[in-house]
Amino acid sequence: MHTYTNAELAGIFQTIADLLEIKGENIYKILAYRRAAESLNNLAENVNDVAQRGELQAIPGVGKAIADKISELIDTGRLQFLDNLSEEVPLSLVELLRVPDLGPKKAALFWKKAGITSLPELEEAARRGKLRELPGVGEKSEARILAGIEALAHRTTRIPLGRAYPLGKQLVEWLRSQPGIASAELAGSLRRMRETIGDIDLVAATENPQRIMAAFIEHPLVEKVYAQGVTKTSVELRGGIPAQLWLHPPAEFGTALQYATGSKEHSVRLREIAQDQGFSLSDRSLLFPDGKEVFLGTEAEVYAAVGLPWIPPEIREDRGEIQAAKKGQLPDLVEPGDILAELHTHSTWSDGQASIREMAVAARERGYKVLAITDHSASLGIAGGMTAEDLRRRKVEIDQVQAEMGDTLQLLQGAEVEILADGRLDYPDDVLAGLDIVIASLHTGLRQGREAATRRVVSAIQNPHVDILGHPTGRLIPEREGADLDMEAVFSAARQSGTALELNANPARLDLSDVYARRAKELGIPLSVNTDAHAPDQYSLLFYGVATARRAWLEPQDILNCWEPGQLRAWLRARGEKRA
Ligand code: DGT
Ligand code: CA
Ligand code: ZN
Repeated sequence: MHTYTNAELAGIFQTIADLLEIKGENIYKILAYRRAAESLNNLAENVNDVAQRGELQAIPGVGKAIADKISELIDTGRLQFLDNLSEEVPLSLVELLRVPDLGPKKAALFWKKAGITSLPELEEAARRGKLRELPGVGEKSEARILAGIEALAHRTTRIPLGRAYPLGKQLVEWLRSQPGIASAELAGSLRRMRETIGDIDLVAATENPQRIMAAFIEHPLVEKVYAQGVTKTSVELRGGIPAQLWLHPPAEFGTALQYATGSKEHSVRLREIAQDQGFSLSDRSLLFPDGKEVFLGTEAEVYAAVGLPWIPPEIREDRGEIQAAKKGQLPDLVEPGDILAELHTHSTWSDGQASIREMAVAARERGYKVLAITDHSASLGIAGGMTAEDLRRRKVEIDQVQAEMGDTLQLLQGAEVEILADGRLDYPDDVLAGLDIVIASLHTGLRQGREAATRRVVSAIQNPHVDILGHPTGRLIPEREGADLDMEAVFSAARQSGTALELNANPARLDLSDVYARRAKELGIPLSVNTDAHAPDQYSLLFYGVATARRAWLEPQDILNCWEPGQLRAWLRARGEKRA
């Protein structure tokens, strides 16, 4: 028996489809594999369980041929069909398809006419000007391919927080459930909640490291072991994510956790302070010149030993936190429980998956006092944007749900309005004036030059009807950089018009970033942390937004969503009066 995740099986069928396409097979056959892959990716249940019940063919897109292949993989860990296929078409050709704009036809051409079978060979041929000699290629597309390969190489291999966190959390909980574990915590950049992480660091306290390490490398999430030691073991998790576990005796847990949490820059400062006070601080202990060694079981004791209050992990970046701690001026960082309002959500009136009532009930369950429904405006056709007439009809429904909620939840009539290519908004002023709250966002044309993009965003900020600029840069982690904006110009416009800037909590966005959000706060610009939920279960993404807000040193008063409903409504009303 071999177990596969749904994503792993989907990946195998995608590879088969890619190879068949490079080979030049019948398109229907190729599409059948792609459809099966997609269906496996969307399957809620683990495919191994479906296989055990003998119900593989009940999965959409999985017929007898593909069901047999899944069974063969689960039974034997191999697939004869793929082995045979890769004898004909080298597997490494699939790498070529990662290059932007390089499809299977081109890959087949490079392979058959130039003998290229891998990405390094393609790069070499492009550098030597060999590709342009091939039919239908030319100098221009050769240059484009080379640029594409370079972009791939620079593409960050860091892991988005939203992918790493659930895995890290699962491993910490597993550690805590092991006998002989006194405590276990995330460490490194994951505990500091950076937007991307290099690897998952875990620290645990135990008197029996051998046994724990032996169990760790047998954990079902662990795929490969890079290096195994008694105090530190490095592994690769499923999906290619590196992780390491550090084990220390409970008496040393404080220094160990502090060290492994970092950041390195922060810890270097801490060590300097220790030196100044005449002892050295390591991951194991405090060491005094007379040879005396002191062990500390908690982080708070470590900070206290250097004369500081405990510093929250999210701000341990040597960005002024040690100076602030010394002066007793650490910020009173926002916490998830401080959030009273969700101001950016979608319903089935645009591209959301739930009704206004469902969104409202779930918001109330989370303890929110205010919920804004901000469906997309008309021009974002792919997202089912609303016309002015739709807005009128939606108002009736929102009013109805409001009546049901009574005073347990205040609903705001809102919209997420497209900023058009020329900086105008997608609704005329009289329509905007009829809304309680307006978010303006960019979704298209992000690749404009800096000047044009900045002008567009600034003119949206200056529109007196706009209350919040939604996900300001439009970046997507890890694949898309945001618009090229002159952020100082954006901040200065927001400060002048009092417009709030969003910190979108979706871990694929986290936009504004920690650094920009902190800058906005320094300039006195209000921020708004929202999940942009398209379904009730996405409200839980708030956690990532609050973590990023903490990295930005934000306190509850800096964030609209933490204000009492009366204060929030007064702010919105005052903006409304200015524009009336
Ligand atoms: P990452 O994984 O690249 O997102 O970033 P980190 O911060 O998790 O760094 P990583 O995984 O290389 O190391 C984990 C922690 O170990 C780091 O946050 C602090 C500590 N550490 C690593 N190298 C050093 C070092 O040379 N000096 C000190 N003081 N601490 C270090
Ligand atoms: Ca790390
Ligand atoms: Zn949205």
